[in-house]
Amino acid sequence: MKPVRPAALVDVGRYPMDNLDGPSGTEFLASCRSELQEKSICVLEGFVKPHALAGMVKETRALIPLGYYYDRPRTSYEGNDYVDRNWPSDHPRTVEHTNRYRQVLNYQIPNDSLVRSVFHWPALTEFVRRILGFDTLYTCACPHLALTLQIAMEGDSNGWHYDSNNGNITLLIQEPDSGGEFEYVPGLREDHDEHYDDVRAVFEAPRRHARRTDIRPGTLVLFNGKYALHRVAPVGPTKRPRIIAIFSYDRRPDKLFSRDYIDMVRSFRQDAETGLNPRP
Ligand SMILES: O=C(O)CCC(=O)C(=O)O
Ligand SMILES: [Fe+2]
Repeated sequence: MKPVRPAALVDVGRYPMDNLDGPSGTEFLASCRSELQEKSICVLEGFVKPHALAGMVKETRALIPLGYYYDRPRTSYEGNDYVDRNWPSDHPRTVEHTNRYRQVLNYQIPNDSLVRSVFHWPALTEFVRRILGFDTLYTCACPHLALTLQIAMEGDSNGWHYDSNNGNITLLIQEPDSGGEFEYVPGLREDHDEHYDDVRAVFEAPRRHARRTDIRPGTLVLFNGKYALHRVAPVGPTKRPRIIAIFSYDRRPDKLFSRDYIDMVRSFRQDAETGLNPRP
């Protein structure tokens, strides 16, 4: 197989990732930073070129049967699937949301895949580093969770939550026929105030209180989810699953996720229905 040049997969004419110090690169960085700061989200539509995206759809669909079927309700708060019973039973802290999708882990994604070559592209890591404002940034070293795919079929959802850190980077590879939108509420909580009544309102009427994105496949999204409540809405009837790649970075070159967490993820079944139909 020919080595893949990541710069040929990405629309570098539109997004000057390989020339961040040039005038257009400086302007590009500034606009990404301000989008992220003002809206908690920076959306780079058409980041991956159509031919590369078609290749990614093909290669990631083939990996779906390997995925671990993560099916464990989550609360919105730290610890995800741990419910702190010190809080009343109808409190936002104890409300559990459907959290269900297949997860293909890093080591299951081939080294020569297109999605991995974009993830490991040094220009992308440098771009993310500059946007997030860190002195150092590395692609995560975890053999299990550095690069993952989340695949959502009908009824699957990544329930309302906050991330433990800002700076979640995703690449949407395939969208479902209905549902599966990314919904979020920027700045819903603050360090000194969780604004629980507002959280309740979002749970009760997401369409009224949350922003809903219409992200097309091929889009790179940078998202600050530490203070912005967010979810992937349940996928509706669909012939094809939602497929998203999650790129994980760390300020240290040796970041590994905990053994307990990895053991949990790997304990999930791999024999669930894939829901894959022949493409129309
Ligand atoms: O699938 C997505 O669009 C976002 C996933 C997410 O919120 C997360 O990985 O924390
Ligand atoms: Fe998240």
